[in-house]
Amino acid sequence: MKASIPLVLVAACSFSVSAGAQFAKTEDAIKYRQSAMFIQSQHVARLGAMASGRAPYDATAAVANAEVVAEISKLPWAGFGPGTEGGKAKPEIWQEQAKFKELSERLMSDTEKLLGAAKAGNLDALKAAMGPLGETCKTCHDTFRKK
Ligand code: ASC
Repeated sequence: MKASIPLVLVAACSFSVSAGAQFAKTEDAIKYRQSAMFIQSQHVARLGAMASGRAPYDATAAVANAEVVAEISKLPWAGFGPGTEGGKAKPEIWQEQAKFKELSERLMSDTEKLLGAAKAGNLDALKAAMGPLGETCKTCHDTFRKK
């Protein structure tokens, strides 16, 4: 049955590259990406409160929050597969895929740097990393999220 192995691999690979196929329904994809964004916003907000002085700086909490943000910022993108237009997503996401991908990659890069900054264990590093992250959130939302 050696011949069946490549077929299994082809099936597995085509499933993973087709993001749409990961969700049973479009509304599941929308709920998934909005849920990931919501969790992300909660943890970014906690870090933002520390960075702005609205909450006391807690180095351990900063790392815990930044770890969540670094991981969860990888997730929403799978929820924007072909044919999943809707929710707060502007149609431009599907029309300007290169630009959307670039911003998604910028976010993941910003959140990795944020985690590094949190691990550095000082408030100034955290503040410095929050600026670009906030700018990336805002740029993408201004461009690709409905009001
Ligand atoms: C957040 C959040 C956003 C961004 C954005 C940054 O915490 O929910 O959408 O930061 O406000 O400009």
